[in-house]
Amino acid sequence: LKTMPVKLRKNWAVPETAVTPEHIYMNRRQWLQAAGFAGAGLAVIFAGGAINSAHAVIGPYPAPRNEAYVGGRALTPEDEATTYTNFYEFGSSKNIWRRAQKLTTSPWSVTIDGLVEKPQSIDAEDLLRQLGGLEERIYRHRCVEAWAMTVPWTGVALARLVAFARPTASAKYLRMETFLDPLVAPGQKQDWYPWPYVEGLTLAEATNELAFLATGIYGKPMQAQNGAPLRLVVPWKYGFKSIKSITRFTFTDQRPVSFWEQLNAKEYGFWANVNPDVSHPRWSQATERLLGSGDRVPTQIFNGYGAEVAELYSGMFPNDKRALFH
Ligand SMILES: Nc1nc2c(c(=O)[nH]1)N[C@H]1C(S)=C(S)[C@@H](COP(=O)(O)O)O[C@H]1N2
Ligand SMILES: [Mo]
Repeated sequence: LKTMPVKLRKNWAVPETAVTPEHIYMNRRQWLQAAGFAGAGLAVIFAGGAINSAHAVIGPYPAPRNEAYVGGRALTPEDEATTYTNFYEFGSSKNIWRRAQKLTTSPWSVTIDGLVEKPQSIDAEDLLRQLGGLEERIYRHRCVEAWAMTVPWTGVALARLVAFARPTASAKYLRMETFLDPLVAPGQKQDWYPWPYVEGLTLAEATNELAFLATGIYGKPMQAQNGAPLRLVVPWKYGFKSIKSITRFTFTDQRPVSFWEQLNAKEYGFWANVNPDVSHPRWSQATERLLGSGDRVPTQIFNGYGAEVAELYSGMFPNDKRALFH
């Protein structure tokens, strides 16, 4: 997303999130005891075998495909989707996949905080065990820059994480944050960007059946450049909403201000639902270029997912429907 480097007010530099609570890692035995498991029968519960090694990925891969989500287009070639990526933490070119290998994705501490019954930090693998079995879904992805892909993601419905977090009745939004480590991610040394990357959804969006927490791609564990170990996938919204390498889920009653919205609110808003009829201020959104074939195809409202999500927005912005697509 090319945007003018705007010098921001300095107050973003010391967000309330600057201090990460120290996370004490339980070893596996301690975790099993804490979780109340006896040891026998684990193989059945965690049908992935990952229980045997300290830093294994939770599987199995490939996960069973959920046939409700089949993409509707030819799959993008795997090497395209894993080498043409947007991950500004590693630079603003599409060609950062090699640099991203520096990211250590296990162990990976995830903090769940804000308006929840019990704030906690938990390792991503332990979290995934608690969220239940993985599934595969093929989704179309539409970047605001007008390229698109069709990709098989592995993961769990984001609604499961929301249920696990037990938000209080006053929570209205889910704010998500990417890691902050300029030594690993050289893009984060560029101080005109409001690091860390932040995104947000309403809780109604976060618990919609389509919202997905992805752990893998093309039947394999996620690669760093695609947002390992945990990234959001919200296919009815422009791609920048699908935040990568998440370290924090905060439940809040305040609408989160996203990374791109802080940089340029006129071009990248909170809702960012795909709509071919609402142009970006600097280009048309009427069509998209498919990664791989290079074909140009028409863009669809809600990226073709209106049946699943249009209801979320019924009655909103009666005087300015375009607001939903900004
Ligand atoms: N943390 C983080 N998440 C991010 C981005 C980013 O730069 N940093 N880029 C976004 C954009 S613009 C897009 S289009 C998608 C790209 O996902 P992909 O590279 O796996 O195709 O990731 C989104 N999530
Ligand atoms: Mo994007």
